[in-house]
Parts: sequence; C-alpha cells; structure tokens
Amino acid sequence: MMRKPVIGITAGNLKIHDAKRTFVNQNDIQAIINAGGIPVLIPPQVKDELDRYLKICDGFYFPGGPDVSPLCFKEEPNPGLSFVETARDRLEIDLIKKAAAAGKTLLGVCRGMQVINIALGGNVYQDLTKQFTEPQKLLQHAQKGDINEASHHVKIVAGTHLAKMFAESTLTVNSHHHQAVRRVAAGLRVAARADDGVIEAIESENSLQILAVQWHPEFLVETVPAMQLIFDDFIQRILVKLS
Ligand SMILES: [Mn+2]
Repeated sequence: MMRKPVIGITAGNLKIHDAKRTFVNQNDIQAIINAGGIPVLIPPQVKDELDRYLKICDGFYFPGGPDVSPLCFKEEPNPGLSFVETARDRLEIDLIKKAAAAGKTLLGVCRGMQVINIALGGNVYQDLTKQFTEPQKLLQHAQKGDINEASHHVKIVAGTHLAKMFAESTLTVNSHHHQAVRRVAAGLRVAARADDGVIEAIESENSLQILAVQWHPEFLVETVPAMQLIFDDFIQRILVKLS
C-alpha cells in the first residue's frame, strides 16, 4: 500500500485567556485525516525552515484566517480592512511561491484561496462592500448564520476540474468572508462564482496542482457530506503524482 501523503498546514497565532497559542482549527485537521493525509503544522515562526518543509511534505493546505495585509499586493489599507497577521502573510506567501515552483500540490480555503492568488501575482478586494464594482448586486458573503450551514449558491464553471468533482453544477456553500479574489493570478482560472459575480473558486489552468475555494468545506461536511470531496480530491491528486 502506498504511504499516506504528509500535508503541511499553515497555522495562525493568537492569544486566548492570557496564553499565546499557535493553532489550526480541528475541522481542518480532521478533513485532511479523513481524506487519508497526515497533517503537519507550519507556524509563522518557522519562516526560515521552508526548504525542510518542502522536503517533508507532499502537499500543502492553506486554511482560513484573518485578512491578508494589502502591503502584500502593493495597496494601502482600505477603511474596510479587518485584522491582519503579517508574519503569517510572509510565511504563506514565501511557502506558496516555493511550493508552486517545486510542483507541490496545493489546496486553499477562504483566506487560503486569497493568499495563493496574491502569492502568484493576483490581488483581492480588501472589503467587498467598499470596493466591489457593483455593490448593489452583492450577496451577503459574511453570513450571520451558523458556519456549519450553507447560505448561498455558487455556479461551477463548465470544463474545470471542480466541475469534474461534483455531480451538480450548482453548489450550496457557507460564506464567511468580506474579501475576495479580484484579479486572478496568471496560471490560475475561475472555477466557480456566486450569482453576484464574486469569485468563489480558482484552480490551475493547465494542471491539477492548485485548487482553492472561497467557502469553508471543512465546516460543511456534516450538513453537506459531498464537501469532503474537496479534501479527498486533494489527497488523490497527490497520490497520482507519488505513484
Ligand atoms: Mn461567498
């Protein structure tokens, strides 16, 4: 039997009850384990050890988190910008560039999708409500309901890898973001959009290297079990390369 792929997962730092913690949400860890991967945590503090992680890990998963600093895509902060974690920005952007160049398989969720797009030369709306070109059309993307419940639809673009993964061309997803991909990086293409035009998934144009979604499949798997496909497909894409 083939060995299980080792998946590097970038972590965040925060302070809870006086204790500083380095964390990855349990749903992210569980989704990777359920797909057949072995999770390895990559905290912002190890930014000088990325070459070692590239050797250790077969693929990298970039989960949700705070806003990406606009300095990373050469913009000044919009008043709608929220909390940022610049050490995590720096590590993730370096890691994405190195991992992409090394041919590693990548999966991004929410912030993870945005930071992949930025690292590869694209940018994001710092705040959809303040910057989206047609604000009157905007859906509610920062859902007020439970994150484990779907809140809006996305349409999958025909002919994409994402379209091959799901039987339906429309998915119901949760939505916990106020930023979104704006200019798509070269080498990536749009794989799904919401009805207002907001980009909800991107993927590699000419390979199966990168897939990223704006929603949180790791929180949806209990109510929409098909969402585990996103993690299963990630591990499968790695296994095909390792075989
Ligand atoms: Mn959304």
